[in-house]
Amino acid sequence: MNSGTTDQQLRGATLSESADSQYLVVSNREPYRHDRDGTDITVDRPNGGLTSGLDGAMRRLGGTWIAWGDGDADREVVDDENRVQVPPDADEDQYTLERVWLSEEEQENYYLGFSNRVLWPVCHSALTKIESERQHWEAYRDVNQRFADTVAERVDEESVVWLQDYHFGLAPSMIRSQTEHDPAIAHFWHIPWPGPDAFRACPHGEEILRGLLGNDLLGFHVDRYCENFLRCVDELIPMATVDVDAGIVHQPDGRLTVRSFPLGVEADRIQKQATEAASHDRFKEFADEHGIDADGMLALGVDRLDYTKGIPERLQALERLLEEQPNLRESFTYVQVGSESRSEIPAYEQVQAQVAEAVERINDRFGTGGWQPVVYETGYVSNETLYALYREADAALVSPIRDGMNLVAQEYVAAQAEGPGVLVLSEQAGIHDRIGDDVLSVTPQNTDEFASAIHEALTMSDTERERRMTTLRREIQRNDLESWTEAMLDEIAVVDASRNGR
Ligand code: GDG
Repeated sequence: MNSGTTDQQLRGATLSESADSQYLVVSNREPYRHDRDGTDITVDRPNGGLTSGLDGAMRRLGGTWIAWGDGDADREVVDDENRVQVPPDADEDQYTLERVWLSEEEQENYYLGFSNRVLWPVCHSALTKIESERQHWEAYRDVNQRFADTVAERVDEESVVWLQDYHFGLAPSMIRSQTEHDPAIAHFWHIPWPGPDAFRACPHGEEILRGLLGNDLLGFHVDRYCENFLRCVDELIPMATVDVDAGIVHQPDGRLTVRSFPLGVEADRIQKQATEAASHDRFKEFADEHGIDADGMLALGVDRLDYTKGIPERLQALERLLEEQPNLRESFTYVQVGSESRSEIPAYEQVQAQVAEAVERINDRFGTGGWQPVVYETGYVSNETLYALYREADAALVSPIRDGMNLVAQEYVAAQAEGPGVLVLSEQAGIHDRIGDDVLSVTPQNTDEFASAIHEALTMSDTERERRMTTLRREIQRNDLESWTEAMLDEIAVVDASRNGR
């Protein structure tokens, strides 16, 4: 796979030259949301994850972040060009947030439609979940065009456009054809990319590929997805010449570099918060509220309730474990934090019902007067409580059927301190490519193997836990969110410089 040009001088020169230039980040979700609370307007700020990482970078670099304005007071605070300075406190470094408005019909068809009923299942190779409707595609095209028009109005020769994710598969080429300026365009695709066999099932797949070929740089989490993307282009776009080993697509009017940038988490911040003295109190509060024996063994799962996350498979493995290991009864609890997601889509509604039924079945089957084997929390859990749960859990169960990267596995590692836990991880998570040697690997659908792995995690010696976690922690700290942002910005600068020099 292409390792990119690493000429440090070139990077340094280009980055400093571009320090004043205009960065334009484009994402579906906005970093700051204004909402009405009686007569007041509240501001929802990024509180962790990718958005706060990118927010930090934008505060440093300056520029404009273009996103869908979905807060109910968003329109009240923007100027006549839909722009507002963020963060709201003028003493902090600020940048511009430019909002794009979507009608309810557009949200339905572009977001819940083509993005999440076509591209999401295709990219996760969940081909039986694809539901394609003409109005979904039309709205996806129109919304991509609207974002492209907004970007085109802001760009000049110096601009660096950085798009996020699968909501904008068409926008790169649209931006290119919309402006006579020649901005650098980079894109990070946060979910997997399937091989050509699966991708052929994608309605309008060729148009999506042509859209993405408008980029100068396209990033995925791991090399496998880069290779899959390049093979799709090779098979489906005859005009393009693909060099899979170099990670380059040559086209008559330009060149696309495809590279992996494994996304990390804010490891230091998570570690600090998880190990603060108050963290244990947070855990105690959660345990008391849910009737958990704080001294018993604890395993944890944290997921959006999505059919790709393998939650029913995990519950099946836990049920098998409780059948085979009666000694765990009354001394072990599994906590599932499951935030509702995209429930308007039938496939999501189904998995949510399936999870609720399995939890009830397991608790009916094994629970006693004073003990429930599964605690199911569907409400939003604060970062403080989440990190406290990570810190206390003897094992984390992360078992996606397919997952671009998976941040939960990394957050769990980041939150460990003395007496660490064990990570049980599906081979299908992108992060497995990086840390597979020090986790207990599972195929989520292999119930017996999965149940044995959970048992092994709960009974592993302290020395072995410590040994594995030391290596994992080092890896997660070394490749954190900041290093991901820097690596992408550096590579954008390199690609931009080589473009200008050609
Ligand atoms: C996509 C890709 C890729 C969840 N519930 C609560 C909560 N969370 C936070 C977790 C974690 C995040 O949500 C979920 O991240 P994942 O990586 O697991 O998954 P996706 O949402 O599917 O994200 C994925 C990611 O993009 C980034 O590129 O890794 O592969 O599918 O940060 O902590 N946080 C809090 N309370 C909750 O109840 N505080």
